Order: sequence, then structure tokens, then C-alpha cells
Amino acid sequence: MNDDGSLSDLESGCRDLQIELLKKWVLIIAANRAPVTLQTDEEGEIKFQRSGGGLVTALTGLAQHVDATWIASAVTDTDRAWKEGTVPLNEEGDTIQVRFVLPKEAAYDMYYNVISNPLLWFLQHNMWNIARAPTINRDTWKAWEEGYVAVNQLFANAIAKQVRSSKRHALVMLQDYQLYLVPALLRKKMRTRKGFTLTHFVHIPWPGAEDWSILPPTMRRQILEGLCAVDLLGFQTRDDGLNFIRTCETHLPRAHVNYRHGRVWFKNHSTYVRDFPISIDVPALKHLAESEEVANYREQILDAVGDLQLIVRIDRTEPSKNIVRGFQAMDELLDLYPEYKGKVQFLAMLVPSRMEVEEYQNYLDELMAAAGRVNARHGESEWEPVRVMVGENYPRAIAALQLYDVLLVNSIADGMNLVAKEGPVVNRKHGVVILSERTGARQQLESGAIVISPIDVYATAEAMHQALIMSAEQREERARRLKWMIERDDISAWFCSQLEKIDELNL
Ligand code: GDG
Repeated sequence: MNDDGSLSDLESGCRDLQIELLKKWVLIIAANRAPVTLQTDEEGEIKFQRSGGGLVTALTGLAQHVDATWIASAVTDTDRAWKEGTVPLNEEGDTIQVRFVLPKEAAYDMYYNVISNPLLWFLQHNMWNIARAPTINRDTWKAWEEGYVAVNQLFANAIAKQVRSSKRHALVMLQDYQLYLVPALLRKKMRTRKGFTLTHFVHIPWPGAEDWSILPPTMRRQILEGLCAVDLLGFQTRDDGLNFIRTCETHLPRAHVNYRHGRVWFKNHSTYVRDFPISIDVPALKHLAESEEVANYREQILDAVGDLQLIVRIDRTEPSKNIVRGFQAMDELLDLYPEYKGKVQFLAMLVPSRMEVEEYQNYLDELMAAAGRVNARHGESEWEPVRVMVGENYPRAIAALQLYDVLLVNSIADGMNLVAKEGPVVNRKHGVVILSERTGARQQLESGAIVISPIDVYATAEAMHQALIMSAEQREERARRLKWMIERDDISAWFCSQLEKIDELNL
């Protein structure tokens, strides 16, 4: 916004393009999760609660100009019973059509809890220790065929139906690693290249070609053939895109690639490969940060922490977030600089994640033990160095982000990491961000953060020390820079740059 509250030229130019394009076309988004959660209340009425996630927000405000449908998996009985309909996005009356695909529970379980997580997620975050795991056996193949392939087919069928039901050209935007097979299945089903433009955005890292070699050739080929049916394939970073091209060159013999132009040709179809770093909804985040609810949590945290310096992390209980090494770094910090005892508090706010998967259950135990170890080694009667809060509470997480002196983001691998973008926008103390070099966020935020190797616990402890003693001027200069960069490229810019690319490439 300009000072007078009007949209800047760039924003309004982009908004015009979005409206112009989307007025002529219909928009179909397909993602594993819906933009809302449905719950049946005591009277038996269905209540909609908007889920987080930037894409929904990017659409809000445009929704009045756009004929948009969101296709997702039904997860609960309420989803299954409801099937499809119009869903409110905000109080201003913007709506979106939501349509569920209805996999059988067993199929969904295999697609989600065996193949998507952990097999693909672990592969793409370099977390398999292949001397021991994964082991692909009959059950995995069954999960592939009857889970992953089957659910992807359901998505392709639902999208095809939606495309056919519209007289206008459709822009189909697929999201993430659960839906890698959909593009090829959809093309097969439609039997024509006309009538729709197909994009896919991969939210998680795309590792090197050699990492993909741990998958059996059939699975790998199906994934790559799937993605090579897309018109515009988006990744979080340039490196992810280059890794994808290299993976096709290595593992898809009939593909032709061009690195300079970011293109892959396969079976008479060309795919453009580009990076679109995802971001956050800055105005919505600021609005929440100003709320009374967040203010109350802020008071609670301040009461508990007093005038201690605060190191904060906010994550899902997810091995790729590297929470255990974060605690080990705190341990190392207190060994190296005992003067911090009683002066610094590490606050970890953790959201339980994927508790159906064994690796995640074990990781929660492991990280609690690691926190306990630091407290047992360094704690004093009035002071516990590490506090862990486990539970889902977004407003409380935002309150913690307002108060950090140091924000620790030390993921082993991370597509982007939105916490690294939320922190500098809401923080009130010119806090310092410690950022893993293996996050997508590094591509944009490197110059305002202290960058570390996530494996190096010693360097992480030294980075914490450097951040804790940094001069007020330096803190302010870095914090301002980060905030400026994040506010400039928020979620609307992410959405818009994809539409601009589609327009520019005439897709
Ligand atoms: C994947 C990729 C990529 C925090 N506490 C709660 C809560 N949060 C919010 C955070 C943040 C979001 O959840 C987590 O986003 P991340 O980007 O950190 O991580 P992933 O969940 O792994 O997301 C990632 C992202 O997709 C987008 O493309 O950046 O690399 O792995 O906004 O503040 N949300 C809720 N309750 C909480 O208690 N609902």
C-alpha cells in the first residue's frame, strides 16, 4: 500500500492481470487438504473453519471476480457426508466452491501415512538412512498401487469432471507431493491438450538426482512422468528447479532438458520449470498480531519469562525441523558460556504432527528427552533453560514471535519455512533470526539473518551467542531489512508471479 492507502502500481498492475485472466478462465485448485475444516456442532449443523495457509488468503479478495473450485480429500465423516458446496471465505461474502474426493479410509491411510509421509517426505528432506530404511516390501507396493496411485486417480477424475463442466478455459493449480501423479492421469483422462492450463507447485525441497535413485524405477518414473505433464512446474527455490531438471535428465531417458531456459520436453509436451518462493499473508498476520487474544498470550509469556532473554522456536514435531539439535545447541551454549545460566530462556512451541506415523511418535519422545537432558544438566531451582509447549495454538505462537530476542530456524531441510518470514514481521524487539542454510527462506533472507549449518550444533550455539550479544543498532538494521524484504514479496506476490508467468509464456 502507498501512504494514502492505495495499491502501489505493481500491486494494482498485478491485481488487474489476475482479474483479467481469472475472469476469462475458471480456477481449479487441487490439494490434499481443503481450505476449510468442517465440523458438525451439537445441533447437527455444519460449521466451517477456515484453515491457515496462504493460498486461500491470496484468493480472498479476488474470489468475487473468480469462478474458483477447490478439490481436496475428505478426511472426516463430516467431509464425506457433505461432499461439495459453497464455503464462505470471510465476512465480506467471498466464497469458494469446495469439492471432496472420497477415498476409502484404507486407501487414504496408505496414500498419506505410507507413501506421502514418510516415504516421499523423508526422501525429499534427506532423512532416510538407507543402510536401514526405507524398506520397500509388498506392503509398500500395495500402498503405492491401492493408496497413492488410486487417490491420485480420484483427484484426476474429479478435476476432469470439473474442467469438462465448464465452458471456459480452466487454470488447474495442483499443490504438492501428495499429487505428483495427477497431471499425467488427468491428461490421459482428458485426451486433449486443449481447454486447460496445468500448473503444479512443490512446497517441499526437490533433492538431487542421486537421492531419487533410492526409489524403485517404476515409482520414480511414474512421479517424473506425472510432473512432466504439467505446463508450469513451480518450486520454492532455483536450486530445487535445477535439481528437478537434473533428475529428469538422469532418470527419464526420453526426456530432453534445457537448463538455461528451464524446460523439460517429454512425450511431445514441454514443461517450464520456475521458482516461486512462497510467502505469508502480511496484512492478515499483522491483524492477528494486534488482536486481544494475542495480547493476552503475550502477557502470559512475559509473566513466565520476566526479563530473561528469549530464544524461540515454533515448529511441528517433525524430524526435518531438527528440534533435537536445537536443544543440543542450547546445551552447548550453556557449557561454552555459563554466564547465560539464569539469564536466557529457550521456548519451544511445538504442534503435534502426523502422530499416526511411527517415526513421528518416536521423534516426539526423542525431543522431549533432549529438552529434559538440558534442564537436568543446567537447570536451577528457579530456572529451567528449556520450556517445551506442545499443542496447537497459533495465536500463542504469534505472541511468542513478538517477543523473541533470537528466533531459531535450524531445519535439516525445508521447502521455505514460513516461521522465518512471520517472525520479523511481528517481532517487537528487533530480534535476530538464526537460519539454516538448508531452508528455502535462505535464498531471500540470507543477508538479514545469521546463517548456520543445521548439523553443526557448535556453530548453532555460537550463533546464539553472537545473536544474544549483538548491538542494538545491528539488531535493528537486520530486523528492518528482513521485515522490508518479507513485506515486499508476500503471498499475493507469489500467486501473482505464477499468473504473470502463465501470461508471459502464453500457456
Ligand atoms: C510446508 C513446508 C513451506 C505454528 N503454530 C501453529 C501454526 N503454526 C504455523 C506457523 C507457520 C506454519 O504453521 C508452518 O509452516 P512452515 O513453513 O514453517 O512449515 P510446514 O508446515 O512444514 O510447511 C515448508 C510450507 O509448506 C509452505 O509452502 O514453507 O517448507 O515444509 O505459518 O506459524 N499453525 C496452526 N496452529 C499452531 O499452533 N494452525
